[in-house]
Amino acid sequence: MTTVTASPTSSLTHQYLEEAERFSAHNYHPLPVVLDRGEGSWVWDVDGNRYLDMLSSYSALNQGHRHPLILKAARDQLERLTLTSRAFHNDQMGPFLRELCEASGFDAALPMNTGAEAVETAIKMVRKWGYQVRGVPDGQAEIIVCEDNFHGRTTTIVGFSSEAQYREGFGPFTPGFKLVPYGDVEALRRAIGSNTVGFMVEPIQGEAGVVVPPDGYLRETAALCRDNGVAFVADEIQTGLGRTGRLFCCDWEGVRPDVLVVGKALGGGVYPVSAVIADAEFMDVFRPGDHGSTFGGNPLGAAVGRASLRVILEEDLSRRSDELGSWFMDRLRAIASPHVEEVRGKGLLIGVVIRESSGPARPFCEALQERGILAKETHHQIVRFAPPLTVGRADLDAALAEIETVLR
Ligand code: IF1
Repeated sequence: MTTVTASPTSSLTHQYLEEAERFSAHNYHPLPVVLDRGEGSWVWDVDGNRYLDMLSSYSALNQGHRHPLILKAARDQLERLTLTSRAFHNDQMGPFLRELCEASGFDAALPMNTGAEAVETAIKMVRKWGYQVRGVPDGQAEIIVCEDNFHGRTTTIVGFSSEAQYREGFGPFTPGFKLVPYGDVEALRRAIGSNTVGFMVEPIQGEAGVVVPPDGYLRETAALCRDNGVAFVADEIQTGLGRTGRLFCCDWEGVRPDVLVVGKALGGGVYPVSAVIADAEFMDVFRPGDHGSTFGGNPLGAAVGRASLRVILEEDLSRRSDELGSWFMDRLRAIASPHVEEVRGKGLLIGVVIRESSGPARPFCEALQERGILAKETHHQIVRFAPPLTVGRADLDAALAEIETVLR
């Protein structure tokens, strides 16, 4: 691993940092690195330093940076047609949704752009299903979500977040949501009422710090939902599309959700593409004019989505994630570090929990940056490792040497 030569405050990097500081809203606290090129699992900064990308833009880069097949699909489509709106059809959306439904095993899909838009779409879908199919009194639908959830940043979504900072200053919030502890089946059983139309859950909580629920949690909550006529909504925006070692994280427990929400890697790191996938019972609650978006289902995004999905399937990235992830986690656990409390995750979605007594995770990420590895902390104590699923084992092996140095 080439250690970073110029310090982060080199003049070129510094100029960019200053400019961003001056003109950007301060809604993030990025590492002081300015990237200008990406290829596979690698990115370069403006000073020519190379880094192994262990974040994959929060799992939107499962196929790696600028995958040639995805770039080709984008370039070809750019030469033909990029946007039609849904006022007209285009020749990419139908094939994309067919391929997406065939890969996931559902009747139909509703294409959107960002994850939050897909989550909002799922909320509207299960509410309307609750009124029209379940007969819940109008305006009384309730959706149960988990504490420490992360489903996006819209005001409705942050309204049911348990993270004070995500809510502060953004009220008033949308009613109709109830929180239960993550991983607790009995808590869900007690929370389900006659107006409960849905339970929305991350199969592994990403932002909360790669929190893996107890074995059987997805299976038992899905059964509980089925027995009570409650829609089981899986938010697989981060865990889906191979990230945890199966095409969808729900596959680990053989759970088929009623509503499947996907995003991030569906756009192959090239274009925002998300979707809500479900059977007709749920999908058919939407009538023309009920819902939509300017860019949802656009031909460029659909062409990119087709290539992104094809790469995941044809390169069997789920298996790579499973095999490499197990090996990588074993190696991380073998590092005798006084600072590591726990290594957890599934496939190549891994969180290293730093002991409180060792201070926050951020300095570890800064030390990794100096050794040519880009990882990001989440919730102060967790270092997330989520490289592209195309990452080479040799590259991970080299990174482990640096990670071991930093963790020791
Ligand atoms: C940020 C982390 C945060 C998601 C799940 C929906 C969405 C996300 C399970 C919304 C998005 C992103 C958002 C980004 C950082 C990252 C993230 F969990 F991945 F680490 F924030 F928590 N469901 N997660 O993970 O998708 O609208 O962003 O396309 O907001 O800081 P989006």
